[in-house]
Amino acid sequence: MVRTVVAGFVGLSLAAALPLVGQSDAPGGPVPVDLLQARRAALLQTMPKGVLVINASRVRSIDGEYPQDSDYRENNDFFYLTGIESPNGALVAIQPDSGSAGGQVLLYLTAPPPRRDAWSAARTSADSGGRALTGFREIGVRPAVRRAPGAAPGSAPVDSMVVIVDSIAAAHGLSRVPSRTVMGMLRLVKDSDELRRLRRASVISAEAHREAMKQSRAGMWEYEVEALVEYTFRRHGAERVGYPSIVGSGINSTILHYDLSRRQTEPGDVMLVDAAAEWGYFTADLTRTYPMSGRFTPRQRSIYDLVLGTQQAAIDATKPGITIAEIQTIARAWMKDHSGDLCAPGDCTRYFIHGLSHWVGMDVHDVGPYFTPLKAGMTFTIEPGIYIPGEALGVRIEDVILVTPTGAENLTKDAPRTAADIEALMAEGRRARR
Ligand SMILES: [Mn+2]
Repeated sequence: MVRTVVAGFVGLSLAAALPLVGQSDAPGGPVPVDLLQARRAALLQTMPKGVLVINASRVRSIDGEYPQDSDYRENNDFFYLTGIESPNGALVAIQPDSGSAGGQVLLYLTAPPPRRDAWSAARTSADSGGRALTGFREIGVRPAVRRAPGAAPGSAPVDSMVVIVDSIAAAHGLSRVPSRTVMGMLRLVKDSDELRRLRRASVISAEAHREAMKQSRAGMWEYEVEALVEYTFRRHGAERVGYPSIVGSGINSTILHYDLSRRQTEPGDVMLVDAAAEWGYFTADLTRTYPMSGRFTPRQRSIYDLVLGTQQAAIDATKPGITIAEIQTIARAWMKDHSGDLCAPGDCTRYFIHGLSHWVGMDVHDVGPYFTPLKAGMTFTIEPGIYIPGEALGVRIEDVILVTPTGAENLTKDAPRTAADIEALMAEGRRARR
């Protein structure tokens, strides 16, 4: 990394080794520094001429924002480039000309608390081992928010990072450039540490679905099933759910983002569980549909097998070079051709009311352009569904798919997919309870 002193940059010089906090003690462990440096080098190569800023998250107010449903979670782009959790940090990339070797990336973190903080867990600050975790040789101190000199009482405080970034941009004769497109390109192909995390999130998520299948029986409430799933996530070190769990039985299986989990299940219901763990800042995205009684009815089974066949056709079509749009066309054609009279009059694609796929990674709907042909290392979901409200019958099957050099790998395959495998696992659970 190029080191140039720029306006407003104050590097902390540290003599003693300080304890590492942040991701070093998280279940996912730290991101290897060589990968962080490679990501920042790719940022400088990819970004246009200008100054690009990635702000860390901030700590929310328990009085004003009701944050009880979510603990502190770092901004994905900030974590991707630094590997740390550090409220109010900021990363500033300076590129004097697109593609030039003269670019540099600076990191600003808040000053460490002057004394031991009895109220809050430690986060990485400018002196707490941040250099070792991030690979930055120097870390600037982000000044506290303050009022502009001579500002009227009650006027809005000045964001110190805005002042710093403005002075950097002025000193280099550059303007601010947006980060979204650049970061979407960078995060599209996953590196080895990203795949390690996504694989673990996928394994934990699949295990949670297995647990739910084994323990489900008609009469349980949706929230009981949700609790089984989320307990299994946390038990295996997942920090949180990757997205609000969808646990919908009966008619609720036909509501795509049903999130209430308030209904008591009945014999004959299908249960649609769309839930996945976030582990080390990566989330899986996994949906299974199963019969609460342990056996699909013939009608449920027919619809299930049509959705499963559609999904398999899409997985089989996945390989480098194809686009997600092309895979979706193949999947919808497969469903249309194999509908028979299941949805007569007409075929079943009119009940397939959402898209087939999205990128998945740090965000459940991960960033990145959708027109791009697939490359090895990209990760996305394949999730066909059929929803027939008149029959209280919704079926969705969703897996996390990794594009490999020759095709596809299903990262969530440990959760049973075929009707026979699901019924066998549910029967195993019933035997174990006896
Ligand atoms: Mn999804």
